[in-house]
Amino acid sequence: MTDKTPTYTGPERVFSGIQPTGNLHLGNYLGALKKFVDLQEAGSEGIYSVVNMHALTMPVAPRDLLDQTRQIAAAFLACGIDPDKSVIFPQSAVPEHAELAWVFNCVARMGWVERMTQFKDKAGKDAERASVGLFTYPVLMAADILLYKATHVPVGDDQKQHLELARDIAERFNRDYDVPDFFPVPEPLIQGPGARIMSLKDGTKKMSKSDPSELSRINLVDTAEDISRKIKKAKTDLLGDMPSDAEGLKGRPEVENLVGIYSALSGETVDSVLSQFGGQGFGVFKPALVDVTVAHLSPITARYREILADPAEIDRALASGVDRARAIAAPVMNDVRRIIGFWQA
Ligand code: AQP
Repeated sequence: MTDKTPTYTGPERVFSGIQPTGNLHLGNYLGALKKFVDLQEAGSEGIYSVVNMHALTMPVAPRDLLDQTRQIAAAFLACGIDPDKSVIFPQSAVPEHAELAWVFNCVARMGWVERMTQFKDKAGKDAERASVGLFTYPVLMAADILLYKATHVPVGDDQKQHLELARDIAERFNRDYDVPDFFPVPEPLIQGPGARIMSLKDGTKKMSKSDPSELSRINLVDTAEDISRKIKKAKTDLLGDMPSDAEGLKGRPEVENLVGIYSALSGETVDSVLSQFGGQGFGVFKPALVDVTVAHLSPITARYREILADPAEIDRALASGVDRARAIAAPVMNDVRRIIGFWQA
């Protein structure tokens, strides 16, 4: 929205969130959780939220919301987020998220938010009956990120447009209030083989919690048998054996997706996977993919079950995260109140 070069010079900080809206799947893991852990191991300061306020945008029973909040926190821990190194907390426990979102509702323009395709996808044909929260969800997401002055945001490819809106809001706030270096313009961290994991039943649709077909996704809680069954039933095509190079994946979205999953989980490049399996049938490739997937996910699933059995431990990690998140958020929100002219005692 502006050609002014951002002048923010504060520390680098990573923020991302996951909604407590159901079982996490391989797409959430490769597109988000695995990146959080890799960034943590690389020494980044990370703030990871269970964004339960976002979950309210669609109908959810209170008991489910609470249980699923603990489940996502357990998944953070099981995947390797260390609460001593990174901050994990439930969004609703830091009220500054809602306050900053209101300010940003008044900074963002209707035209910007109306362009968001995820609202159209999620509201479907009956947009009149969708919650107002579902419409302004990307504005709350901008507040989530900027409340911590986060500079980097690891997300899957489906969040690219929302990140662009957060960048526009940061720039507009800085310009309108003449505070050019107040909010950083956050960089999306989307690249990598797990950025867009597709449905196992349709290589043109993203893997999603809300897909009615269980066979479309691999959940983090799936057993080895579930994983084997789902991969063996995964759609391929009738265009022959596995191609030997990336060129041969063109027009074969289901095969490209399975190869992408193998590559993301094994750490091998797509070229290396194809040089190994090129010319072979899916009867050879699929069992190998089952092995790689089970080997990678089964320790996470086992840890996840252990952690879930100890809700007090989960709550301790969340409570300590809330204190640390508020310690960052409160001064930023104080500055925002001062900048925009809100009365303060
Ligand atoms: N298929 C995917 N491939 C790569 N990354 C993905 N993410 C989601 N699906 C894929 C990333 O996971 C993070 C958390 O997502 P979320 O729970 O906040 O919301 P979502 O994107 O709405 O997840 P779902 O599974 O697709 O839920 P529904 O079905 O409700 O829409 C984000 O970083 C997201 O990019």
